Amino acid sequence: MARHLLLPLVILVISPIPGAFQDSVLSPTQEEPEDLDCGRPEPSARIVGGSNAQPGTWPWQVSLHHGGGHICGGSLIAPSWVLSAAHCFMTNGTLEPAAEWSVLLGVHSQDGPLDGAHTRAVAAIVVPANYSQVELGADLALLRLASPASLGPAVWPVCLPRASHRFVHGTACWATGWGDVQEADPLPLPWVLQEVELRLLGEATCQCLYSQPGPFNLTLQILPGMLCAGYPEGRRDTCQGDSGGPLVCEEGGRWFQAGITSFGFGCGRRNRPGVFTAVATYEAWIREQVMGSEPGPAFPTQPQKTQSDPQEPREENCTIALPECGKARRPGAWPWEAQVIVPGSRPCHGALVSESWVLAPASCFLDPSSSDSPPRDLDAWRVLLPSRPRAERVARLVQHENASWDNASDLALLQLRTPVNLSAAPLPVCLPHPEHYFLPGSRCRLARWGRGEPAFGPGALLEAELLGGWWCHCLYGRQWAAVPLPGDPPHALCPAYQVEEEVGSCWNDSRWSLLCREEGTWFLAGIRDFPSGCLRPRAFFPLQTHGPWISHVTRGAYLEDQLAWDWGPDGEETETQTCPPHTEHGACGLRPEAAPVRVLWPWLAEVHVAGDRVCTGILLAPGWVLAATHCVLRPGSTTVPYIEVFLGRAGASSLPQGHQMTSAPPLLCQTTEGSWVLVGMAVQGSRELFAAIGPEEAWISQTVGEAHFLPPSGSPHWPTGGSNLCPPELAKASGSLCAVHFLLLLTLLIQS
Ligand code: 4AZ
Repeated sequence: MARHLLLPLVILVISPIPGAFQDSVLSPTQEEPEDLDCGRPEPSARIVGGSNAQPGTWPWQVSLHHGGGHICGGSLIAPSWVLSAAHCFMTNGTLEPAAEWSVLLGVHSQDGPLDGAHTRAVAAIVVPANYSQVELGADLALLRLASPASLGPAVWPVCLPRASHRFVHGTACWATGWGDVQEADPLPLPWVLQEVELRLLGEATCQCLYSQPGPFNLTLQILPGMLCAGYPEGRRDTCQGDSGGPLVCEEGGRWFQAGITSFGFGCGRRNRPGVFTAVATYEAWIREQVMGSEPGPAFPTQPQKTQSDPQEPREENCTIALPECGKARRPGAWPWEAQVIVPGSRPCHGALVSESWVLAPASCFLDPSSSDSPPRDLDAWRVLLPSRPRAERVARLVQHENASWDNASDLALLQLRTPVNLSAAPLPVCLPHPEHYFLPGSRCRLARWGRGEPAFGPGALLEAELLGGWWCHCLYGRQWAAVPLPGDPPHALCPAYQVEEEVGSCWNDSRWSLLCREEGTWFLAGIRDFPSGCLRPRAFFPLQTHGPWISHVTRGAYLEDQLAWDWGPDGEETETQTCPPHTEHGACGLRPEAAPVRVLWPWLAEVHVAGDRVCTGILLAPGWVLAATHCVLRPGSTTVPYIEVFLGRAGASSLPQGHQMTSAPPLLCQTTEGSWVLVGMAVQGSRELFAAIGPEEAWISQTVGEAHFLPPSGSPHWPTGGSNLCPPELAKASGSLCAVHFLLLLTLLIQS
């Protein structure tokens, strides 16, 4: 049950008359179901705004146990009958044996002694013959108890609606259960029954919401017999473990069960309300199953509408909910930018993730003198947020449990003493769900993170473009490592920066976060870069693996669905790929897909000689570039000219006036594993004849210990039928030429 955020609402309930129920239901001649006193719980002080139900509020709620634990909810509809969802009892299309299930009645907290609660064995489970899967409807089941429940204030049946019963759209109803409090976030101890107020949605509205692009780009057809309840903006919902439980609406002082919790896409997501089985649709089926059982369930006639009841609204136009996070008027002016001020140290940059919580690196707050010890005095801490006249005070600091030893988990959440009103600013950044796949080519920006000093001026536009996940994974991952598929959390995110080369520094002391934009909405995609020295591209730790932790702690951070699904002309990369051979610095010969043109050949170097010539160079290892001798050294000259090497920009900018590319391009071939291998360098004066690199292996590896030669099995493999990447006749030509002194190795003095 997703926690709900509404303020308390007091509902007056009419005092129950338990005796009346006993009298009426035990009378076999009883014809008027209205007289059955179903759906009237004992009155209690109900806390609507919170999530814990008060004991006795929902006396028809039962817990269905299997294998010793709670699996699904259900509702008591008669002393010997429980209504639930079919999918709770089906495994691979077969109904599980009734004997394996038990029903807990009158339970409030499922931890500790179950005072007042009692258990019943299940004699039979029936599901409609046409049930196959939740998305196709008819998701209901009836459980016949081995012996009748003991009725009392804590155990009481709910009323069922007749087929003619009309629940008004927009009515506030209640769903209850012991299910997850958020996706993959179980209800914490002491497992107190949760309640949430949900509004009934019309079928057209629900269909319209479910037709919007959403999680996994899936949409859903709402069928007759289904009913939706929730809110376009999400955030209040049922979740896993609530299935089978009731959705009840009060009419004329009685509670009628309008729905059975069935399914949904995720929990509490935008435009994805919960889907329930519409109980009224199944009146005839229920009556048929319970026939002959006395007392049976009560189907009171629908109470007359009173003047104060809302008029049946016409089916609203669908007002879809838009993201409530991640909107910035212009890049760089981030409305979620938070500065945490801790007396005695420089401000720490983080991001607002909800009304009350700021995410920042835990390393800002770890006391270096006593590792791991949490900071004591939060009283003096302040948080500066955009457009807020005063600094916010801090109530609580929650560090990620791995923060002190795992760079990828260097995270802390700070709770503000008073929630802020969200407007254009401050506004939280959107956070990705674990299965988010940021498409290669996504437009991103770098934003300040932690205590680092910016490497650029304040006006610098830290633009970046996301490189292919496969390429990024293999650059930093292990040889033969399997590449995560879209939908699996990535290990690293590699953005190509637009600005770094102009600054020419390695940014070793700077900390950055990675913001990526989808459909105009900004996500916090990654945090602090890998410690990779000057190697490029830098990789960021993906934040998406931490989505569940953040939503668990904050119970309200803005996790947002993936908004961009345009895989481009090549479509989704679906084949499992493994990483090619590796050097100690990362994979060699990998070319990013869907990457900016300028890094298509990331090993290409511009070798500027004596200010008037530009040769092609090939980066072999971090300190070494290979070039053609004839291009760099002039025949007969004994002096070494002044040489400058530019990396990571080959083809990006036009060459200086009067310069021309003197050296012809190198010959590269691709192995079946995807690595590019340098096979030859053009001989002087030719663009078609190549001198082979192979014979120079000994000389190159003696000079450059780190240069990586593929083992024989990994050497270029020509696909049968020829390849346009490396035509066999060219490969032959390169092998037949034996030019010995044509290569020159340049060792680099790195300027930063
Ligand atoms: C489930 O898995 C489930 N948000 C129940 C309800 C919803 C989603 C999943 C609706 O039992």
